[in-house]
Amino acid sequence: MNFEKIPPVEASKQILDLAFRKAREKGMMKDLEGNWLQIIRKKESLKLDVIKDCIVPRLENIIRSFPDTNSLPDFYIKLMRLTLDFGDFKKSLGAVNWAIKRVKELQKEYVRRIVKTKTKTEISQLSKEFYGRVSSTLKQIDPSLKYLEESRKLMRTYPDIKNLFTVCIYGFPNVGKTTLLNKLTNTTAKVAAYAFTTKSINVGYYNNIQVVDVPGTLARKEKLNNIELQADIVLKDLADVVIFVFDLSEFCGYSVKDQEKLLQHLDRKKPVLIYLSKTDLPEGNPGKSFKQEVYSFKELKEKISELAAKSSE
Ligand SMILES: Nc1nc2c(ncn2[C@@H]2O[C@H](COP(=O)(O)OP(=O)(O)O)[C@@H](O)[C@H]2O)c(=O)[nH]1
Ligand SMILES: [Mg+2]
Repeated sequence: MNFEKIPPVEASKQILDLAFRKAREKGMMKDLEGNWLQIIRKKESLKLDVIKDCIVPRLENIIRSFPDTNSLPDFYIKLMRLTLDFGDFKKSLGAVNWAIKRVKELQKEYVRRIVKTKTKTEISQLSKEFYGRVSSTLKQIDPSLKYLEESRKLMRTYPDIKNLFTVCIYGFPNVGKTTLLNKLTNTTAKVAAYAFTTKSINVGYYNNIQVVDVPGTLARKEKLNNIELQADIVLKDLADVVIFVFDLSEFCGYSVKDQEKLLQHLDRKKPVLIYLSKTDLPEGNPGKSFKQEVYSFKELKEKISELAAKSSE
């Protein structure tokens, strides 16, 4: 699921301004036939059509562009529940649906009433009333439109995850996770030149294996930012195997001690493979002090293939 393609959600004022402008343009139309009353009636009815035809597809497009939560994989529902107010999100879509229905009803009602008018004053009164009611309908859903726009911005950062055997590359920022992801999957996700630049969760693929690069933190759950919350779900719910990237050189800015702490926090119900990065740096040499079992790049690849094969049996 690619969340980057959801288009921006306009505010109600923008939608209304456009609709009313288009209606005014329609009002300039000259080549209508009939007596003056018929012409004014026709013109006003056409303006109401224009307003409806401008607003309704725009609102329908909002509904269509957001993923249907009924068919969204569990992983994303969890992400949404964690990173935004899922109830408000659904209510907001409901409000947009309500407005679509309302605008359609109003247009029908007022066109019907305009047909029965006898005077120009009556017509302009009715159309004024229509404009007012459409405006207030849209204004009523403005908080919902704003919330959907906020949700969209947040959902843009969701990783594009597939339902495949998944390897999660985990470790502190700047330890070399993305470098390893790129090496494993032959992709070119952005490698940070300095710490704390992990803005999103990187995903790569090889041999039908999904590799997700996820920043770790020792911060308490209440303190986690949006990306860290997502990272947590990838790690706990999505990953079939975890590669823990350990930077013994401490060039990443995290001590060996802190990295050991992060490693201890990992749930060992799924396999955790330790990989040492930056072993080319003098301080990066594992030496004798590091007592955990580690995997070379070649061994990592073999172990992952073995686990992936097992899981597809
Ligand atoms: N010398 C050396 N530098 C590395 C190695 N792996 C990563 N780096 C550097 O460490 C920094 C952070 O790497 P990156 O992959 O972005 O780390 P991430 O934040 O964990 O994804 C970058 O400047 C990399 O070039 C390595 O094996 N050796
Ligand atoms: Mg990175």
